[in-house]
Amino acid sequence: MIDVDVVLPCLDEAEALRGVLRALPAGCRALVVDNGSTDGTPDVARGLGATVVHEPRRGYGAAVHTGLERARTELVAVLDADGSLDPGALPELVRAVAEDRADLAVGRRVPVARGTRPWHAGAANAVLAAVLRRRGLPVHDIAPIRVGRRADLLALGVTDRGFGYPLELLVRAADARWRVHEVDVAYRPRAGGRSKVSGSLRGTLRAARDMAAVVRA
Ligand SMILES: Nc1nc2c(ncn2[C@@H]2O[C@H](COP(=O)(O)OP(=O)(O)O)[C@@H](O)[C@H]2O)c(=O)[nH]1
Ligand SMILES: [Mg+2]
Repeated sequence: MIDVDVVLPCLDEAEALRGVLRALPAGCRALVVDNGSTDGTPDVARGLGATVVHEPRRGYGAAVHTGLERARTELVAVLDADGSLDPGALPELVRAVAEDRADLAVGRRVPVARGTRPWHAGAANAVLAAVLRRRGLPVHDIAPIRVGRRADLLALGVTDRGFGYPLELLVRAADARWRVHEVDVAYRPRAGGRSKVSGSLRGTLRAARDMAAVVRA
């Protein structure tokens, strides 16, 4: 596989990050974007050879955006750092873009264990995916793992800096008539630490607020 910088947005992921970094396929260069973790995430990352970037502005989108700016490879991947998604899916996604079969390659989470996804997260996801399909994107998830060309991703001009970021990215990709290729990716409960989004009512409400702003825009 060609070399690809893998942006890993992290907020207190020391427990899960180890396994994720160890499972990165050859050619993947980890770029951990930390948002003020207090559990030693940056030390764990550096100890396993990852580059660590600090982003003072809180938020998933802020971390991902800074990671894209700091990445150096032509193709860039973005992956959750909680161990819920297998990094082994990356080569297939990278190939789709590298061989110009897609402008954006994304994963579709397929739960492989009971109780992986709370019902409210599954329901919200189904609704959002249906909205995206009506806009012409053949997707069933909101791109929890994705690969694209760095310059093109930045040129899309995604403005959300919170949990609305992945949805806004897909809406803009649809408007720009990007070819989006979706691949099934095994989805498990996070490997440690705590959920910032779908695992709590607070996180779900925040994500719903951010995403509703994207859909209204
Ligand atoms: N840097 C940064 N990362 C975040 C933030 N919120 C969530 N993340 C990361 O985004 C990824 C997905 O979040 P997660 O808590 O697993 O969401 P869930 O899968 O819906 O429960 C994980 O790698 C988190 O560490 C944030 O505010 N800043
Ligand atoms: Mg998660």
